[in-house]
Amino acid sequence: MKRISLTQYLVEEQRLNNNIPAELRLLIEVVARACKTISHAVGKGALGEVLGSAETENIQGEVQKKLDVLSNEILLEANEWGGHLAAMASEEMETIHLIPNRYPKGEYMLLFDPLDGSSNIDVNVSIGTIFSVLKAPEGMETPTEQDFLQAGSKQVAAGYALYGPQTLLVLTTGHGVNCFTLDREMGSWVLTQRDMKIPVDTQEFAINASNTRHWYPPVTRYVDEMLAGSTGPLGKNFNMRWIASMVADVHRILNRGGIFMYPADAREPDKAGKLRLMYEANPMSMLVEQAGGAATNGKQRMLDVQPEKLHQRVPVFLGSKNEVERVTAYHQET
Ligand code: P6P
Repeated sequence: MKRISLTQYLVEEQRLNNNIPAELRLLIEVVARACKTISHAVGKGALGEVLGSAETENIQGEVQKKLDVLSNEILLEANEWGGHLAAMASEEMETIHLIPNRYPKGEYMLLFDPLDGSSNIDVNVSIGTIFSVLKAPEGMETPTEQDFLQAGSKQVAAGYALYGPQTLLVLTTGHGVNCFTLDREMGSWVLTQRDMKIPVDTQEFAINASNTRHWYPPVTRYVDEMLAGSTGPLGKNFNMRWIASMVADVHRILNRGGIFMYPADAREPDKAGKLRLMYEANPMSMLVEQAGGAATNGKQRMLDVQPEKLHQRVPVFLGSKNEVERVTAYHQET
C-alpha cells in the first residue's frame, strides 16, 4: 500500500476538506520537525551526554532532567522564527514566551510539555512530547498569559510524539485522529494509522495503585468493582497497566481501549491531582474525544473546564467512553 507523508496528508486535508488553514499546516510541520530532533536526542541516551539531572528546577518545583531542558529549547528555537505563532507556553517555563521582535508574529499560540514522563528517561522507558494549539485573540501580536486561559474546546489542534521502540506522531485538527511513524532513514513522518478509534468498552485500567489509601470514595468504589472481576458488579475481569508516561498510556488506550485515571487524592488540599490542564489533559482529551472516547475531571467534560491558571492541575479520567461515564457518575453520587 502506498504510504503518504505528513506533509502530503496535511496538504490533502487542506485542499480536499479545507479544514487545515495553511498557517496551521505549516505550524504542525514545524512542531513535527522539532519532535524529530528531540527523538534523535532521546535516542542517543548515555551516548549523547543527555541523561541525568540538569540540577535545576522548573516552575513546578520538579528537578529538571537534561533532556527536559534540551527538549524545551528545541521546541522554542524551532518555533520562534517560523512566523506562525504569537507566543508559546511550556511546562518547563514559569510564564509565556513571546516571539522575539526580530521575527514575524502569527495567529496561533503553542503550548507543550516538551518531554512528559521524565522519570522514565534514565531507565529507557517510552516518553513523549505533548502539544496543544490555540488561536491568539484577533490581531493580538503580544498575547498575555490570560489569553492562553481558553477552554480545551477552543484547541484547533493537539497531538503527541511518542519516543518508544518506534517514534510516532499522533495528531488531530478536529477531524479525527491519525498516527504517523518516523521513517528514520528518510527522516519523514509516514501515515501508518488513519482515523484511530477507542472501543467504548474495555477490560483494562491505568492508575498508580500505590496511592490507593489516599483516594476519595468514588475512585475507591470504581477500582474495587474492577478488582472484583467477573463475579463483581461489573461482571468482567480487568487487567491493569501503569507506565507512568501519560503519552505511552494514552497511546495504548487509543489503540486498544482502556481507562486512564490520575484522580485528586487526600494528599493535596487543592484536590487537583498531579496532571496539568493546559498542556497535558486538554490536548490528550481532544485526541481521546476525536477518537470516540471521553475525558472528564470527574465532575465535567475536560474540554469544558475554564482554566484559571496557566499551570493549573486537574484530575484526569479519560479513555473508553462507557467506563469514563461510569466513574464520572460515581463522582456525581457523592
Ligand atoms: P506517578 C509523568 O511524570 C507524569 O506527568 C505523567 O506522564 C504520568 O502519567 C504521571 O506523571 C505519573 O505519575 O505519580 O505515577 O509517577
